[in-house]
Amino acid sequence: MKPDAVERGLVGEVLARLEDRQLRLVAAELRTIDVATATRHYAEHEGKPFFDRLVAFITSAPALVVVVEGPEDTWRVVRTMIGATNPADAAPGTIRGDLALDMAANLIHGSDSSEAAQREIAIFFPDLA
Ligand code: FUP
Repeated sequence: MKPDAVERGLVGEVLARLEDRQLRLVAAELRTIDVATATRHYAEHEGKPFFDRLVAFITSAPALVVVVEGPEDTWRVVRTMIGATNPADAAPGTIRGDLALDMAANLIHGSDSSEAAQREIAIFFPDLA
């Protein structure tokens, strides 16, 4: 959950949605992400026009970094729950579609494949990987 989720006091609601869906919390830490970690995490976006703003935002204040576990394809379940990247396009009922309005401050990141999930868990919780 990105800094806007923490600042707006929405981590409880977002976590409740994930838990209500029967995803199990495996790890969680409130952490101010440093620039090197953010750059590694968002490596696929390096060089894009929004990259510097994205890193500045994600490192601006604490985020709640979370790993959840489910029976299979948990990354896909979570992505569906999150909704479209641009909250203006996110369907009602999704986290972004219900709670966000801004493209940068879109509340939450979710891994977009099982490989990405493995890579990202290794970045944030190396002991779990
Ligand atoms: P998502 O996987 O939905 O979080 O979206 P992406 O990985 O494509 O993008 C990561 C973040 O970069 C988004 F959450 C918001 C930001 N972004 C922009 O600010 N502008 C863009 O055009 C695309 C992404």
